[in-house]
Amino acid sequence: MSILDNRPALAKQVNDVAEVAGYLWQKGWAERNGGNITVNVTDCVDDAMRALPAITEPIAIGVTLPHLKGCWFYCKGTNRRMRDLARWPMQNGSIIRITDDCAHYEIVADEPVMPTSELPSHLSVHNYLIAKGSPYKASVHTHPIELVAMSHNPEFLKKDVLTNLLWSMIPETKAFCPRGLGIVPYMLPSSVELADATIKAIDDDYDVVMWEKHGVFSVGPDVLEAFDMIDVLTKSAIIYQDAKSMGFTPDGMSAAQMKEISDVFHLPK
Ligand code: 2HA
Ligand code: ZN
Repeated sequence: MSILDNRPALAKQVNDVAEVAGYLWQKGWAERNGGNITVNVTDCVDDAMRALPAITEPIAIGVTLPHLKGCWFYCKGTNRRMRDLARWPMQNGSIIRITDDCAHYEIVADEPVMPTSELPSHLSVHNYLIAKGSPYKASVHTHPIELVAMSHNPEFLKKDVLTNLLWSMIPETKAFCPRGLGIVPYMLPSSVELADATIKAIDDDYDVVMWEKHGVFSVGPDVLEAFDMIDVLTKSAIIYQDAKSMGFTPDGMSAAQMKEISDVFHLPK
């Protein structure tokens, strides 16, 4: 028995996470337990689900998140492998609900798999998205090799240097990651400071944020779109790296060529 039985909408959300988890592993972005995914599944909750007892005591989130009252999430489990989640999403992740004080959560199904160590970042971001009236439901954190490598160069950490460089490598990157790549300076993984800095960067109008020397955090309407934006940015990073390893610095598209893309695709920047 699983909470997903006879709940096709919820099962689709969880299966999409499993699909993305498989891609993260295949791409080499998810060593060991690296990365995490959460999806706001509140839209899939029915009365029978709401009546289910919790299978854990309430657990403190570490912050109070008033907009999450009544919300439910699928969360990757802490210390679990993406490659395992890809095959067994309900043994390597769980469905949680936020308690009415908005400061705790309880696990409802299927098993008492403790959520990701980055839960404060993920839930704080979901709280922010709801407050803003955003339709975004998914957040993905992963360790894309080429993007993390680029974050070791201080020049690339200046505002929008990397955004413009990555956009200029191939036209699709600006079209499909139109807000670019925000930058968050190095902070302790899992910390509330990292969560706050991530929200500030998203509020600055980015869907994907680089955590310096660690990884990226992306938000989107669903988990596949959150993944796709990281994927197109990484494609550009690989093109840059390939040109460099062939012994030259790539020209990049011109400012006029990038402006033309913005005009044709009606992009925000
Ligand atoms: O979940 O990637 O940042 C493991 C991590 C923490
Ligand atoms: Zn990480």
